[in-house]
Amino acid sequence: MNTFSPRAIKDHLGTQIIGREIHVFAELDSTNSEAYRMAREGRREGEVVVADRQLRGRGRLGRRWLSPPGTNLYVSIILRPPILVKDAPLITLMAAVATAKATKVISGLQPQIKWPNDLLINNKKVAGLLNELRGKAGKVEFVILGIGINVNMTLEMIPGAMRSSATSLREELGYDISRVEFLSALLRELEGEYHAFLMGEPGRLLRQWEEFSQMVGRLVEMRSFKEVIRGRVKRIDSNGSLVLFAPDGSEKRVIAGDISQSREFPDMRPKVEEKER
Ligand code: BT5
Repeated sequence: MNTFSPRAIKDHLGTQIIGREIHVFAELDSTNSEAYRMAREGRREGEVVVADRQLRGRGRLGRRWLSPPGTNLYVSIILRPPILVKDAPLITLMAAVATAKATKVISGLQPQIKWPNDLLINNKKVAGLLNELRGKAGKVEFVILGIGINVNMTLEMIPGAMRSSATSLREELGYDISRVEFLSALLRELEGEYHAFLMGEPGRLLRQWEEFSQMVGRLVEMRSFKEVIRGRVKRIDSNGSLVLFAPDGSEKRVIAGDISQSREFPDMRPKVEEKER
């Protein structure tokens, strides 16, 4: 029996933009693809697409997102921010911060944001973000925020190869979480972050991001199509790119869209200024 009825939350959300319309489907190819189609046809900012199951859930760079029915959340939100395409990475940070905050509020667990689009709990992936954008003459026409959260998926539902790297809130907590409650928390957090974003306060967003990511000071290795970039994370830029200190002392900026894989690598030098947090 499918008791998933997120449309009912709409009246109690108390948000102005995010969730003004919630379109619920038993199954879709991908909520992002559906939301993109809707946005192209003129659907408004804040409209939300949710599916109980995805037949072709999408990750980045052609990868797949495991999307079984009756257990997780697959959500896409249409936004029409009045910003330039070059500033769009900030929207990804905003979505990651909102997802991390909702996770913390609902589960009490401390999630970690792994740049640019993963949410980890105890070093395993509990959520992923796929944001897609259509622009015109350098300006954003719309952005689709795609968020997949493993809410009640059990370990048995995760294929063997992925079992060591994926988890769900249920696996971490030992009990089920209401998907509808999680969705309302997520939409509320997004509303708060989006308002702050529109007010032009990237500082607040970047601080929250740094707190959830704990990446400042870490050594990372980023793979793009063209090269491998290694360095110590210095900070995140006001347009959402990551600033690294490369081993040769130069400063490097990395934009989320360029990265196919990122991981930490051990520091071979003596530890001098490890950040206490
Ligand atoms: C992502 O891609 O992490 C973005 C996932 C976004 C999914 C949402 S669901 C709603 C919306 N509609 C869509 O069609 N997509 C969005 P990426 O960084 O490329 O990670 C994909 C990799 O994560 C895969 O190659 C697997 O290794 C792993 N993976 C796949 N499904 C997973 C899951 N459910 N939980 C944890 N890891 C998973």
